[in-house]
Amino acid sequence: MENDPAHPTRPYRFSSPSITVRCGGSVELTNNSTATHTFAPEQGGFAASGNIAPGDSDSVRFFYRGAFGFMCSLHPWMKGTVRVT
Ligand SMILES: [Cu+2]
Repeated sequence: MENDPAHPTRPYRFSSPSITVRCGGSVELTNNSTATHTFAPEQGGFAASGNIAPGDSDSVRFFYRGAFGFMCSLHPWMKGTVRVT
């Protein structure tokens, strides 16, 4: 997650909005922004992270193959897609 100074009313974004990961693998999440964020499924497919504070990291593991939308539950415009192969 990172700050997005180009959009003052939507000031955060996922640095990598398109992710591919092997089934059983995990994605490392690092919050390089100035706000707390989460990494949560839009409609299922994996379990959400908890809150990730600025400067903190977390990881999410994927157990189901498919393409799943993800978002930040605190800033719903922060979105992306993870492809689990
Ligand atoms: Cu957020």
